[in-house]
Amino acid sequence: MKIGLVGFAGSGKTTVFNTMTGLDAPVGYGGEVRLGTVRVPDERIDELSAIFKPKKTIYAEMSFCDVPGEHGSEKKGLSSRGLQQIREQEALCLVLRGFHNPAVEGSPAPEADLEAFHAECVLADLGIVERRLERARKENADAREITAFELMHTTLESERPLRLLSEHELDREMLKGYALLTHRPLLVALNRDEAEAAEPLPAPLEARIAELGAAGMSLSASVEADIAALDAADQPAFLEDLGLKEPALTRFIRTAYGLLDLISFFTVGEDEVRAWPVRRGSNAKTAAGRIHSDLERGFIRAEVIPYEVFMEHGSEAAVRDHGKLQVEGKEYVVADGDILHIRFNV
Ligand SMILES: Nc1nc2c(ncn2[C@@H]2O[C@H](COP(=O)(O)OP(=O)(O)OP(=O)(O)O)[C@@H](O)[C@H]2O)c(=O)[nH]1
Ligand SMILES: [Mg+2]
Repeated sequence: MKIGLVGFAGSGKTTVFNTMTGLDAPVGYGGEVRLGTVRVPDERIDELSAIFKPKKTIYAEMSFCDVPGEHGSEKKGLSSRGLQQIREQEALCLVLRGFHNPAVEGSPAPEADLEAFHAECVLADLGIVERRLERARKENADAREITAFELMHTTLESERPLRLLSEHELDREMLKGYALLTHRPLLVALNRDEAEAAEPLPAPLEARIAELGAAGMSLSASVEADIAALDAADQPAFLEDLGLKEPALTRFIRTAYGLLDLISFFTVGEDEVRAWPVRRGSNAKTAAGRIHSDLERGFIRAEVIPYEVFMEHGSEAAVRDHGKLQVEGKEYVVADGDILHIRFNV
């Protein structure tokens, strides 16, 4: 499950990538696609860890891929190689340049860059959809498939991304095997000047992002890099000076996690407090399998304590005494923040 950092040359992708992963990829001149692992910050894990004082505390992780922009071309566009690299990503974080920096060529034009990126993706999808539609008609394919591709065609022709179509309008099964881009979840991050780090997105940009069915946020990559370089003890005062409640990167990572439709359930104990990622909608048996295949195979039941309930009572014993322990079967749909204890027998 990969999230791609995408965008035009010099928008700040590698700066964001390095700050999140602690890696040291060269900034300023494209380079190769890079993959890095990012820990998903979670205050609930911090709290649980403070209570259990476990030997190990493990956060959920996700992979980010730094996809370099294209250099040396006159117009802002994507080559077929660039498109291919973007297609390999499950969800996209588009980093828009909003900062002024004499070291970077040109001046910031985030609105125009968003339109250019969107237009490229629509064009790439139209090519795929048109080719399939033509063949499907020739081969007298299933009428449902033709209808679906016709709907995608009209949507793209009116420059609307496919992610705007509801499950009801478009059967997602039809899209499997086609590397469509405008269907992928999209987070647009405006990388702005240091002085504007804590300001909300400009209203027109925010409106346009919503129209595209995407999520939006602003950050300053250089400020984030500065925050990350500080000792933990010095961070709160620095953040307060900037008018930030938490590093923007924390929200960025959490939003990206949500884009992949991931939620976390927790396991707790003296040995380990741990967050486990699962797809939203997963049942208890699948969740058990994330921990160990034996737990899925020999699943008997799941004892569930929602995080808030646990914090309200302070311990597993108190939750049990108040009759708040949920005992659930394998079909139980796991909720974000559930503390699970799997009973199994193999
Ligand atoms: N002032 C300022 N400079 C920034 C900011 N973010 C990135 N830069 C600078 O802009 C230049 C490009 O940043 P990169 O992170 O390499 O950009 P990129 O998107 O990875 O670029 P490509 O990989 O070439 O597409 C570097 O010199 C960065 O130091 C920012 O928030 N403020
Ligand atoms: Mg880069």
